[in-house]
Amino acid sequence: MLKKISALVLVGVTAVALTSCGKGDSGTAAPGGGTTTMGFSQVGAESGWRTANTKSVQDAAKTAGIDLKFSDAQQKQENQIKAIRSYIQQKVDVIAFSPVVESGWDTVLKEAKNANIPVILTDRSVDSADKTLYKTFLGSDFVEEGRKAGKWLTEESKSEAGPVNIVELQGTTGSAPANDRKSGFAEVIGADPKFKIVASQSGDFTRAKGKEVMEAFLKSNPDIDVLYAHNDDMALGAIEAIEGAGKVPGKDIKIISVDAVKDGMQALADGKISYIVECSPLLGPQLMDLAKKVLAKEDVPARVVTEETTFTQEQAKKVLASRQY
Ligand code: GZL
Repeated sequence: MLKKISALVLVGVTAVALTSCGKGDSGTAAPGGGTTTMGFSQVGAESGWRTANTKSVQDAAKTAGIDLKFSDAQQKQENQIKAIRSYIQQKVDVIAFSPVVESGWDTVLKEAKNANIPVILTDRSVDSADKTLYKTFLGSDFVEEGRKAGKWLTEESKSEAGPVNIVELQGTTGSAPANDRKSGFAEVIGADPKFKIVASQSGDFTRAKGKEVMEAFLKSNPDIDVLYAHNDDMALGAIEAIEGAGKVPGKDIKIISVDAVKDGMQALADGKISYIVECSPLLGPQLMDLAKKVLAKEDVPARVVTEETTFTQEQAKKVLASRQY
């Protein structure tokens, strides 16, 4: 009898070992043993930047041996909240997400905290006053990105008396990048009264909406000098509208954009966009590294700022072939 029980126990132990190894041989050990599971709620698939960000997160999870549960919220906050609740139900080891908008997260983040599941913010942040609701925020400084755009325009326009009429295509209403890129840009150009933002509206970070809003801008503003677009996708949609109106993008209307995705850099090299402020989507490896540290109860910085640069038309021509996204 004893032999039979010991044989069963051996089979049982082997089975558990195989299961955990089967999920990823080089799997990152979860607190209780086995492979780490991460629940990731992504904003959507609205732009070239988002596609590259999703790929970076998925590839990095694979490399780190982390079992990634991934959901696409189609740019709806309620879908992200549902996904986070489902990850809590599934008892994942760690939750990471890019909040589509800044507000309305405290309740669900408190539920994660009460379930002892650490949360990492990536790409965009939240406006919660309670900083214990997440372990760290990994992403760009969007205010600085807006300042960089404003500084380039100030330098570019220094010999012009003005007025310099600007239209602005904002990102998704209520999102951190839209709020912060707007404020950083306004902070810099606000120093000189010759700069006039004659129209500013959300294009929701998409090409289609960017084109639609730019068409409306062109109809109601006969002499636009500059377009400031919060991302390349909206800038590319706006280029279609500008050309449709018989004007030359990059010449009749200077275009400043943010992201530096391949299609944006191509338009920059072609002279249709005038300047791009980079916003790197390649956050995957840093995210997985932070997750491992959090699960190992190691200290992590409250804020990890992404490194990124800017591109002129000449610089774009030089680097275009080597761009990763
Ligand atoms: C920025 C990111 C923004 C990109 C857009 O970190 O949240 O969302 O600039 C994307 O292209 O849609």
